[in-house]
Amino acid sequence: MTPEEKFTFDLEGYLVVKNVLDAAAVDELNGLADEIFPRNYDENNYCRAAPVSRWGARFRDLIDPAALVPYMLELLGPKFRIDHDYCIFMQKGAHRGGLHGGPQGGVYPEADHWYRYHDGTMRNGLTVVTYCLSPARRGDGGFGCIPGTHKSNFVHHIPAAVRNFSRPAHYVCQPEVEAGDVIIFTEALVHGTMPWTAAYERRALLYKYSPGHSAWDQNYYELDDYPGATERQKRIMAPPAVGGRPDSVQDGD
Ligand SMILES: O=C(O)CCC(=O)C(=O)O
Repeated sequence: MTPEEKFTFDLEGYLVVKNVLDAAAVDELNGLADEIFPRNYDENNYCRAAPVSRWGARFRDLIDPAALVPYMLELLGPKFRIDHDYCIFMQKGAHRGGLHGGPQGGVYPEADHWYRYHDGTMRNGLTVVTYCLSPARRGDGGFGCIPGTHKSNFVHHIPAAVRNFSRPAHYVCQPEVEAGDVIIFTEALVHGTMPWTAAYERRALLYKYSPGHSAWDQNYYELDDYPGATERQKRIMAPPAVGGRPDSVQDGD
């Protein structure tokens, strides 16, 4: 991470990393998704499926692309692990849930949502890497957040009408992205899915990571489901552990 990226993540709790996937990769992933994913939209024009990492090698390789591993190491430490993954597809008019997350889990005090900085080291609990397979331009909706709330002492004071998007508030932000961009955010940030207003479909793939010692999801990855996984991917998919857990990235990877 560059010094400016560290500054921004510490300040706001999220980053947009531009052009992680080029146009050819976006087209390929979208084409594969068209073949693999039946897209059974619910009554809210929303659909979601898990895990997308099992949609074949191209989706498995989104676990640890070279461009993003440095962010995982910086934000989650040398033993980072993938916790769970899924996709979100939305059509015009879609809405789902409200703003959630926040330090100490926000509305779920037992959750693993935290952000720490100590003596040069940033660390996070559950942290999300969202691959945008479609753009989200100003006002389109999709990922939204309240920048800086990963350090807020007052998340319980956010009005319900702001949380459910029925009242706009100047402090709620919808980052603009192009297809191929990646949003990285800590779940300690108050965030959610804003109603989707664009005529085109929203397509997002969410890969969620934890530090090596912790898990959010109750299910762990089964390596048998990932034929062809690299040794590094196998280490990243290992269940949580403290003692003896190998570093996720090793010389020669
Ligand atoms: O990208 C989005 O729609 C937000 C996803 C979300 O709320 C989450 O990861 O908890």
